[in-house]
Amino acid sequence: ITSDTQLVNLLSEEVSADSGLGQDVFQGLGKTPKKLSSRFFYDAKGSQLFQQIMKLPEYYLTKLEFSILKEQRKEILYAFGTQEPFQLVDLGAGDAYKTKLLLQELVAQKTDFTFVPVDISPEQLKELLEDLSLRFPSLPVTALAAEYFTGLQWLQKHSARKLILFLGSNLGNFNPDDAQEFLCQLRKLLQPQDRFLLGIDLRKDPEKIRQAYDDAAGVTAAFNLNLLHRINKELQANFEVDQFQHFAEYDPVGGTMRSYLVSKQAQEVYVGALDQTFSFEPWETIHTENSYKYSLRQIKEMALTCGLAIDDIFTDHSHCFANVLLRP
Ligand code: AVI
Repeated sequence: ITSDTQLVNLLSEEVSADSGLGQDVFQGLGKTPKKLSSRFFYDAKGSQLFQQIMKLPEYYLTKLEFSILKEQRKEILYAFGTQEPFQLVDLGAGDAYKTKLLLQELVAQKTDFTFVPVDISPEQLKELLEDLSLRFPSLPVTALAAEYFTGLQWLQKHSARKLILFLGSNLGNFNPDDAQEFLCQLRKLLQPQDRFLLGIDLRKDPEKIRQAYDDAAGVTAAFNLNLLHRINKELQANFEVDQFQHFAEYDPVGGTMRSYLVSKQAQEVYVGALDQTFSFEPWETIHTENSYKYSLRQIKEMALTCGLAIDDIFTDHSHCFANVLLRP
């Protein structure tokens, strides 16, 4: 690891000690209908399952975004303009699988830039730093273990221009009001020369969408059910995980892909850390995730609402996925 590489941990100690899972379980399973937040999918096992999802034949999102970035990276970087030094900020970087396409191109062009992956998992960032030090030994990297906005605020002290990436249709996991709010908050942190590249899953054949969240190999089911394993482990609960099943339905009116865990029988679950018992009726549901799909018109409207303009739209041949370049 070179001297130009650093890992900055901006996660406050309370936040890293308490993920908020207990509170989410207490509130979410106490409600009718029951729900849990998809934020908690990503423990070590969940992150590993998500890496597997991204390789599934049905999960077209990753493949399409990868192909857009691969085939159009020169145009994307040209539209941003890479002559002046800048920071390439990757919100929710993970293993930066797709971002490496841009890094490769920028390094090949001998561009003067710093890579700034932002992620809430310091372990994930450490792995990424090692990987990058092998692939791109002279690339300066400042890795930020932080929530998105804490990371962005911390970066405000650097005057460098920024290209901020928010890939993978991560915006789709926010409900539409929160997605709008997110864009507006982000807009406030942008300087006139900064740009924002948003990866978004578009509306399409409803059946294709549904299958992406209900794959034949059952990896998405395992990913969803892992939430119960996590609660068992971290909150000393006694979910009988095989007494629940994964169910995914797509609502083409609202563009909402919804995932549930369904109780196959009447059962009671005790959560030790909360000293609480939760009862399930036969076939009662726990709503665990929304993945919203947008049309380009909706994206334009959301952008416009908070003073962002569309510079360019990069899509795949089938117009199933888009990477939208936005400017303040
Ligand atoms: C991370 N996020 C964009 C994924 C999605 O498509 O909503 C998470 C996921 N859930 C099931 N499969 C993938």
